[in-house]
Amino acid sequence: MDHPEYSEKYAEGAEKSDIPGKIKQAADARFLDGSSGWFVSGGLTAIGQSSNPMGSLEVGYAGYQTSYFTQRVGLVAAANDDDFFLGGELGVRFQTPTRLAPFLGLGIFTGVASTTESAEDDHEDNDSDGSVDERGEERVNFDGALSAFYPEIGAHFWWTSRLRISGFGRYLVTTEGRDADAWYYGVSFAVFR
Ligand SMILES: [Ca+2]
Ligand SMILES: [Ca+2]
Repeated sequence: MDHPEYSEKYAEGAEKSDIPGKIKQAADARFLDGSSGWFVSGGLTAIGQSSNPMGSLEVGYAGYQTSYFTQRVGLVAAANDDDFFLGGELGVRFQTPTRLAPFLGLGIFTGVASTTESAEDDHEDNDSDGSVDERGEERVNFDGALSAFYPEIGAHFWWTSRLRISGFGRYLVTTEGRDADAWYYGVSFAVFR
């Protein structure tokens, strides 16, 4: 009720006996029209054959064009012991205009990355230490510019009219070929005006 449009609309509220009305009021998130805010996300992904997932952090800005369509721009950094990626992303999401809002999205990511993978059985001394295929041997698979396109699925939950919590999965289709494609799982917190 701290949102002006929402509180005006529901100032009188639904009658106690009006169960569908109560449910509608609790579920309604059409107050989102035109609002925007900052978000921070954390996630996990494993690009390509790496057995070592990368932790990621994203900071960005998202806006509601209408109560069911958002656009987003963000900066992403991810790393583990061996690998990293760093870049920017753009995305859109279609959601239901409700407090608990499943969504489908599309996005692109572009930046720089490195990936390594296990090389214990390729009969090569990949790290030039004199022993072939020793336990833990790795090879650098990729090091340079990386872009990805992704479809996305997830859900938002509006804790209040300004605080949004989200969980999502993205399938990264990368410019490194299908071997490097990977799922990315994340959670996100956003504060809207
Ligand atoms: Ca070796
Ligand atoms: Ca090897």
